[in-house]
Amino acid sequence: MRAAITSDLHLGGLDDPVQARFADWVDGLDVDELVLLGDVFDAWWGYAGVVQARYLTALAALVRFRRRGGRVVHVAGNHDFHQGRALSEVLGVRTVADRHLVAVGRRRLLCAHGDGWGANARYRLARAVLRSRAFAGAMVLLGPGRAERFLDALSRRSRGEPGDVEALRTAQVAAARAALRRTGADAAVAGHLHAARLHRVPEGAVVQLGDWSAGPSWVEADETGIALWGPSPAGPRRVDAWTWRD
Ligand SMILES: [Mn+2]
Repeated sequence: MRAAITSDLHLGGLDDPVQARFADWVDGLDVDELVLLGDVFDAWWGYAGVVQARYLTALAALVRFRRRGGRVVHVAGNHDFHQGRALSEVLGVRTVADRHLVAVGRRRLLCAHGDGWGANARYRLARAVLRSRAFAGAMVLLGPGRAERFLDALSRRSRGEPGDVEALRTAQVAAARAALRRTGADAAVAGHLHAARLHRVPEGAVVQLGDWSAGPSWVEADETGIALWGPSPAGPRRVDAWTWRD
């Protein structure tokens, strides 16, 4: 069993070069399970029976991956948390709201988008409002066309608040370590920060995924360990690796 985990592509329209890059990357993947760990789509809202046309290139690549026998899991991010049933029922993507455990042999990887790990009270409140039934009801009234413009505006606003990356990094790692102690998983993987790093911690390993602004960024896991891949001018390179410990 081999798995690839990626996040934070923040895909835009069909002319977004990252979308073609993602499709090529998926077509070249040789793994059993692909975990999309949130913020794959910059502004996604899953209406019943509807997928957004502007993500066709990426969605078609996922369909091809499934046809080759691969499993796709989408874990909600803060830009694509309302996944909707079309993603699961039509495209066959397993959708997970919060966290997903990847089983690789006898090892367990705890995967979450990571915006809930180490978040402050203000962020937690905003997150709860956006994920409420009332907000979902308002989105139904808005309808897909107007919702897309509204979500784009919301997404632009959230990009205007960068915050202190190193403070967020520390808080996220601390929360991931607590989650590892609670669950007994061997490693944790999170996105959201857009700043890749592999941390060796007493509980095992915590990996923070990068974004795709400079090229593909992902984690690969198998029975020997996990490897963090990132972009370089000459193409993807292995940034760091971790071997499972007993
Ligand atoms: Mn995010």
